[in-house]
Amino acid sequence: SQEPVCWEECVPETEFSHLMHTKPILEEVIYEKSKIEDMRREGGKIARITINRPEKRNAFTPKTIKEMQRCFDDARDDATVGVVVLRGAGDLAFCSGGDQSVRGDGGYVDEREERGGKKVPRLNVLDLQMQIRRLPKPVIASVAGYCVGGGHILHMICDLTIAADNAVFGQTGPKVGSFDAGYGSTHMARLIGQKKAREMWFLARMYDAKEALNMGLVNCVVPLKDLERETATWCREILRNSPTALRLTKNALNAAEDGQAGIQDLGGSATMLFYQSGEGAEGRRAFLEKRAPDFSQFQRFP
Ligand code: S0N
Repeated sequence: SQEPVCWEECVPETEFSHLMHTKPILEEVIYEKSKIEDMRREGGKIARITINRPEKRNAFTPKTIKEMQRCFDDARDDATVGVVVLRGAGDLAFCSGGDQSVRGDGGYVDEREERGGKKVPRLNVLDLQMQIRRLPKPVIASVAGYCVGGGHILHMICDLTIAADNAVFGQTGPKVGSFDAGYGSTHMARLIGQKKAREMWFLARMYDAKEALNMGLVNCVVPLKDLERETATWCREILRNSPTALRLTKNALNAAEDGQAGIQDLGGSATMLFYQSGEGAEGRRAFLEKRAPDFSQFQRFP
């Protein structure tokens, strides 16, 4: 349907919410869920996470990443959510990577966090990348404006990317003294090929949306004014499809790249399904009833 999405702003609980006297807040991220009237008709909700630092072209700090992690956790755990959208506030940037002003001599530091009186740098964006990668629901990057550095890696980690025609993609690392030797390099090479990945990193050039589409970096390019509507259309199409089929397909596509960690996710989904079967239940029941299990009633498929 072309109906605009109605959004409801949410703040995920934290582990310690029950001990706090004030409600948990989000300061660098906006978290919303679509309002739906009929779960059966609409298939589920869209969760939308917006990096909200437009004055810094949505550069992320350790705090931004922590807030995003809380939102992605909530989107994973909320059974009514079927798809997640990641985007940046405003039209000028999806995300410009790590905030260079909180990068100390040892890396990115969280102003509030100290260990033994010292600020400790931590690469927590890598934890976020893994979280998006392992989230068993499709995650769509909706990209307007600059999508560079660590921000470019975030869009590559998302399952799909819808780009506005003003989007600009690039890795700046070799210019500003950083690099990503994880997914940022290896997954990129799977997406666009070894030669192009080396070009993107070694030259640190910027690519417009059309070039990104030709390279296989994004799924489609739409006029900026249509970005939100097109993203909603893709979400709604996904929401109509089988959540389990989507989950296992994401697991399988990841497993082909992620080795044992990917197989663990695929295996976890298989176990989840097996627990829901009569055959799985028979093993549990037999143990609780202190009898031998009878698996003879279950078919051995060819
Ligand atoms: C995005 C660019 C091209 C936009 O240019 P434009 O439109 O001309 O705007 P500006 O005037 O340049 O910017 C507007 C204001 O925003 C500030 N700003 C922009 N980007 C950043 C940023 N990344 N950090 C801090 N501030 C930023 C500008 O300073 C300006 O502020 P005012 O108005 O006060 O002057 C252009 O802005 C640009 O090139 N930005 C920098 C892009 C960049 O180099 N990003 C960092 C790349 N490195 C990473 O992302 C590290 C990745 C990472 O975290 C990581 C990855 C893997 C493994 C580990 C790690 C890790 O280190 O944790």
